[in-house]
Amino acid sequence: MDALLEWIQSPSHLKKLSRESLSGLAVELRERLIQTVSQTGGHFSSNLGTVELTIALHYVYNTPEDRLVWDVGHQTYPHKILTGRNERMSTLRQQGGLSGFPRREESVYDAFGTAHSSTSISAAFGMAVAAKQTGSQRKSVAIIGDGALTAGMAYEAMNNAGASECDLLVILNDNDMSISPPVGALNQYLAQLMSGRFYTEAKKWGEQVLRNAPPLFDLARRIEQQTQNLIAPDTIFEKLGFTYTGPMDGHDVDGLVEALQKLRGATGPQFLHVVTRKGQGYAKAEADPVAYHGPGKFDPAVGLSPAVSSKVTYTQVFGQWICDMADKDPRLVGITPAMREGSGLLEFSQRFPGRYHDVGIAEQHAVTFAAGLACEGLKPVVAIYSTFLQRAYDQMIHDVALQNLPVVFALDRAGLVGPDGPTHAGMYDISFTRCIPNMSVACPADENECRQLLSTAYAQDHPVTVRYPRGAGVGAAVDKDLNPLPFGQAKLVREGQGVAFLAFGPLLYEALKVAETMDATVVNMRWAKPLDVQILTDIALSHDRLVTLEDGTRKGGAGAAVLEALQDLGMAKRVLVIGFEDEFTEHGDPGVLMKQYGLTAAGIQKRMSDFWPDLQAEKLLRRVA
Ligand SMILES: Cc1ncc(C[n+]2csc(CCOP(=O)(O)OP(=O)(O)O)c2C)c(N)n1
Repeated sequence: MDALLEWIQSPSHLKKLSRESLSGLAVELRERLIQTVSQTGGHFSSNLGTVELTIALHYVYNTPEDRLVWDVGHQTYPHKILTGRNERMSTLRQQGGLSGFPRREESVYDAFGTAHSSTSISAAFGMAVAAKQTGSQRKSVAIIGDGALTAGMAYEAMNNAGASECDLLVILNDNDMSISPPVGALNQYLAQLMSGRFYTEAKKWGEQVLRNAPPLFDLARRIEQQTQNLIAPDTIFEKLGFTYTGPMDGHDVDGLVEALQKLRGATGPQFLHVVTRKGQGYAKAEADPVAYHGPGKFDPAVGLSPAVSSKVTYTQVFGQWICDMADKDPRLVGITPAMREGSGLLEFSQRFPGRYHDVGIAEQHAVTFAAGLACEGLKPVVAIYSTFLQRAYDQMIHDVALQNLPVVFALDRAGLVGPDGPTHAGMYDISFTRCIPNMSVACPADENECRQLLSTAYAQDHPVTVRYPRGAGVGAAVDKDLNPLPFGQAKLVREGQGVAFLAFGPLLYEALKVAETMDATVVNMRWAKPLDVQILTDIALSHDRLVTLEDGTRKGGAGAAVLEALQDLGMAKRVLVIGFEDEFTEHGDPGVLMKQYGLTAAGIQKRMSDFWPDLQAEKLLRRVA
């Protein structure tokens, strides 16, 4: 078992293998993936699909000198295994262990850090231009999936690169899947290329043209030339300046080696279209690549077991809310940039297909599309992860907020995300949304409030974001009705004295634990914007010490909003602002990380006694169990 794999500590070992043995290596690599990912959880079906391509790339290219830039990077586990990280695969996505994505600091073979999609062609092109400018002979390769190719950035890069004379290879790993089934016209186009229908149809058309042609020699010759073009018309990639090769079988490692050897020596922008199957080699993943896109741990002999958790997640709360609201209001339209399952929109997509839009990995378009819908009186709800909204910042400001359009942004995965790590962290949205005029920012503290504040947001005539974290909260019972809460109003949850906690979001419950030990006041602020200035004024007048809490960055966040408001009120005082510090968070277990970053009751107490040493002396702070 694993005879070849164990011996391969780096691609230099791989290169010593005969071409005939590469398919055997692919079998071992696939087994290794099944064995490790079933124990750690992580991206699965995409990695099974890139086994042969990864072997062929490292076999032919001189890595790390040649640059491999993987798009998204969720399919790089075979690459990690072949580049000296095989033994550490059991640490994948755990704190201190291997990242689930390429990271430059993790390995010299990880030429470019990724996790957000559709950056590979731009980055690899940058590297190709740098090689040219510095007189280096090294090669640059971007490997991008058909899902990632739905994003505008990929075309911006091809438009730029295709007009250059740089030696860049773009490999399209076409498995006819995004996370969910693929969407859009491009997908249909790629399907035509794959099936050969493109050629057949063009040929038929060519024959018709010929039949009607007058029998003049020169005209016939011209038509013959035209017909040749029609039989093998330029692909869209050729039109963009690339030399196109393919489509070819992405599981034929020998064929891939041969093609890559030719392409490595070719000059100018090259495009290789490779066809793979998501989940290849593990029947259950082949049959259901969506479920096996990013599973948790599972027994390979049995496959995924149905989720047993009785806790409702925030995502499910949102999924239920949007269905209920859509039932009530025919103007509601739901939009997702390629995250149907992750955002809890599966049921909505089935029940309201005409009002459901998966726009592909196109966050910018998703937001401006929503703006267009809102202009015409519809009520768009953009379901988007906090981290991916970063992509659509200008669209949020310029297309939505500036025109004061009533778009609801349902921001999932706000705060710490855990195993996906810093690339997916939802720490920044309070800061980057609250500075936008016309925009309101709701921070529900639990599942029920999430549903209620979504209803409040929906009832407004201006844009609102509602941010909620990954997974389940405290387990608050969720109303059946669609009861909005008052817009912009905070709620006094506990009356105490001396210290007041102003909580934005789920940290409310940690604040309550601390407050119990010291008879402090707790306010559920609910809105980072607008701030409830009335309650803030009352609290500031009646309490010596204020503590703000948020699961976002302290820089420019909700605590900073409190400081600004106090300053404006002429009530400036020393406030302890608790949130994430000005640094990128690590990947790992969210519970452990929240402790590490001090965002638990004990951590809050520690920060308080550091900030106000006399609190300790006054014995106001008793330890939270
Ligand atoms: C900007 C951005 N939006 C959404 C995602 C979430 N996401 C991760 S992988 C993926 C699908 C990628 O599809 P494809 O490129 O075809 O790769 P495959 O998973 O099929 O191997 C999506 C939507 C992301 N990583 N980045």
